[in-house]
Amino acid sequence: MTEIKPHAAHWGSFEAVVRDGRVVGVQPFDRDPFPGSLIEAMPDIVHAPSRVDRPYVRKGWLEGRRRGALRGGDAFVPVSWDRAVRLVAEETRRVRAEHGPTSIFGGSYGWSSAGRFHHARSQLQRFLGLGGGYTGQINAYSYAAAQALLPHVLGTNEVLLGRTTDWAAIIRYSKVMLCLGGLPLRNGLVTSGASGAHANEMNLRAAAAAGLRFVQVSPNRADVPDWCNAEWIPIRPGTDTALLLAMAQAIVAAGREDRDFLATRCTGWDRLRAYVTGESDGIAKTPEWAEPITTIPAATIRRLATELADQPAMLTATWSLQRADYGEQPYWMLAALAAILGKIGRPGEGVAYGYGSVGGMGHPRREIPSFSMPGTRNPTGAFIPVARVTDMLEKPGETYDFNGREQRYPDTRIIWWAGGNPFHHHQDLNRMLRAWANAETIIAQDQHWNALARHADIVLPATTTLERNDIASSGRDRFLRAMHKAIDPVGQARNDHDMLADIAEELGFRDRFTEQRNEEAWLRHLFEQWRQNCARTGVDTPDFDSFWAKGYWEADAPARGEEYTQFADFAADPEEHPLDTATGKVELFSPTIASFGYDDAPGHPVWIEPREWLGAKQAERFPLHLLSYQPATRLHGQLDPGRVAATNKIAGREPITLNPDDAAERGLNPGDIVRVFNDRGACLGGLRTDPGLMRGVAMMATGAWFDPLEPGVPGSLCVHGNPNVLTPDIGTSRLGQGPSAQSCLVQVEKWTEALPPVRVHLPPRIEDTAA
Ligand SMILES: Nc1nc2c(c(=O)[nH]1)N[C@H]1C(S)=C(S)[C@@H](COP(=O)(O)OP(=O)(O)OC[C@H]3O[C@@H](n4cnc5c(=O)[nH]c(N)nc54)[C@H](O)[C@@H]3O)O[C@H]1N2
Ligand SMILES: Nc1nc2c(c(=O)[nH]1)N[C@H]1C(S)=C(S)[C@@H](COP(=O)(O)OP(=O)(O)OC[C@H]3O[C@@H](n4cnc5c(=O)[nH]c(N)nc54)[C@H](O)[C@@H]3O)O[C@H]1N2
Ligand SMILES: [Mo]
Repeated sequence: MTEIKPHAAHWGSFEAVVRDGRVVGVQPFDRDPFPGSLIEAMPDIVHAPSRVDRPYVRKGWLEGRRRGALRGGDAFVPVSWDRAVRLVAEETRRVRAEHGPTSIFGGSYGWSSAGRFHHARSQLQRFLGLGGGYTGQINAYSYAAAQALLPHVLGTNEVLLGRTTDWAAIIRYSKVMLCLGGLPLRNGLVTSGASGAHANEMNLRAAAAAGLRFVQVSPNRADVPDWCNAEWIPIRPGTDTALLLAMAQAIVAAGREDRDFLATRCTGWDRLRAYVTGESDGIAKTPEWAEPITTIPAATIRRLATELADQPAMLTATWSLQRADYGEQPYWMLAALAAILGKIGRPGEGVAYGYGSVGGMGHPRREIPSFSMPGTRNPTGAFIPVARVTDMLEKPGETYDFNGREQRYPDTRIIWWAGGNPFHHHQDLNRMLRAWANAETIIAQDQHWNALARHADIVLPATTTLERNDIASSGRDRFLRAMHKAIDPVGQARNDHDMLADIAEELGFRDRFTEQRNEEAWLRHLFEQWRQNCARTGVDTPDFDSFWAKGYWEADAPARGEEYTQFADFAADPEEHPLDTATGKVELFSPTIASFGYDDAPGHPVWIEPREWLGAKQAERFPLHLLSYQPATRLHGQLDPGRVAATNKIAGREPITLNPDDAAERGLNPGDIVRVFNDRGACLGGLRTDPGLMRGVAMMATGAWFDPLEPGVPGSLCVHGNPNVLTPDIGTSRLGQGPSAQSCLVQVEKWTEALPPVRVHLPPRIEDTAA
């Protein structure tokens, strides 16, 4: 018998086709005009050989090899759920008693599921919060530098992740869009919480049809689809701040700055101006100054500056620009340029970040209350900036700077992850692997034997969303989607809520954790709360049963005339509608940031040479700038064992793209297996070439599961192609402490030895001691 079940994931909404208890296919959601191909991997992911079929414990951990033990090489021993729950509860109780709650690291960064009730990280943090507390993580790998910076400058992070000026307004009013990093369609395939209808291609096509001119500044031509007819201006990675400063200089030199906007709606122009003109440091930031840094001809920089001054324009940058050394600077300078041109808050003009970074950014919508699990307080209040995990493990008790505060790293004993994968997301994995040894116990709730599970001590098998009921919702689109359970749990997998409820029972707080609700009661409860919030804002919604039976709910689209321009009220009346900054104005110089005294993030935007870039001394040994970007065929590490990712690989290895001349210079041909390396590590990759990629730049997507040739040996070659064995793990600056993965130099050479097999899609060594 065939059944059809409505469902949703971060990569799209779909219907699962189920036969004899197995997911055998998917059908796109019929309200989605651009469903994309990622949903096709669903059946493979659910039934992959890499699924964790029951709880396991690392053999060495059971034998007492804990703190100091390198993980990754040990066998695993199957245990019953009862035993796993007891072990976890005992360990939690012991560590809390002996070392205090902050020694449990439960930051658990990661995307988890689109389903908002079974959202693994929220469930874990609810459990840890109610149980006495933990050390958390704040901000996101995506845009941590910006999250620290933008509130100082524009008084809000909405310009980064919330409701930005929408495409309807841009199309109606702007003539040109400056796109640093382009507007890659692949990134729009994904929306946290799932979209009902993928909107990026729709919006971009409408903009192209309306004649909006795109100026794409990025190392990679493919970052904007051909049919946008963008002007492509290649730029050396990590040098956008120099370009923007030079555009500002050209505007000032031509007397084109908006003096009224600068005088009435900004502070600190005198300080920034003096830096731009060179009055303050003796170096005028002219286009001629920027040309050798960026490789963009000075004449082009001048022309661009004039064009933006002449016409209504929107300025944007991808999020990746700030995942780099001093990543705060290009973001600050882009906002400053928009202010210098007086564009902020003019209809359809201004600045916003990420139109090309995730699905639904700038998609016209009404404000709808969000559907989510309520947050749970962490009684310790302790946290680290998101990407400082390895530092935390290496330096217990040491102090560090973060956004004006001095903080201290906790003494971590337990690391607990649910719904995220640090062996996917963190930089310099070989360094992390060594630091991992400082933990006594590592607990992983995951569905797959990915590198996180392989480097854990206690592995708790989680269900995929298709094995449970849930509701998906995203602030970036106007659908709420029912996620119907399609099949029974695979093996002994359980959902995160149920496993944590059992552990809470051992620790004496099950009822506080569950509030005596089961899955259905929780979904009805969350829905009812959401419905009341909607009613309060005048949004009409159906009752739970009608919603569930229909499979989705859709809010009305805004009509013409409802175009949204961010900061419009501020621009119209800055006294009545001040920004949330210290001065109520756009801060071109921030006294607050200046007061922190950070030389890596001073009081106004500056050009600081990145630690790694093509202009650095190390470029002699490692002459390629590696950009590890978001994969078109996966969401991060999720979907890696599926067919969509598999068909993109070369002999099972992650592709790495070079300019054909860079390949030829190394005697390499497309399809070759290559070794990509620097002083931090090495991985294999399959070579592609693309004349639309700047010379000196290499691109390799993130997300191939870390698969070391010798598991448990730091520095071992990753045979599969995870670029995070190469990337540096240094905070963007003391202000943001964000990840700086994009500042990475490497070399590439032909791999001439026998090709080692990729083993990470099969379970690790398992020893059944029961036998
Ligand atoms: N070099 C480099 N590194 C990067 C980036 C980069 O640009 N370059 N980008 C960074 C960015 S922006 C991000 S957001 C991060 C992403 O990093 P992550 O969000 O950590 O990556 P995912 O692979 O999505 O990890 C989600 C994990 O949760 C598991 N999971 C999914 N659903 C469930 C569930 O219901 N229950 C449980 N228990 N587990 C579940 C999946 O199996 C998967 O292992 O990566 C960062 N890393
Ligand atoms: N299909 C798919 N989509 C995704 C994700 C995924 O895993 N898969 N992940 C999602 C997540 S979590 C996030 S945070 C977003 C991230 O979204 P982004 O951070 O925007 O994504 P990236 O792909 O890293 O970078 C986009 C482009 O920026 C350009 N670029 C890189 N460095 C520079 C630079 O120094 N200067 C200039 N001018 N350009 C540069 C690169 O050419 C690259 O193609 O993507 C989301 N979308
Ligand atoms: Mo992200």
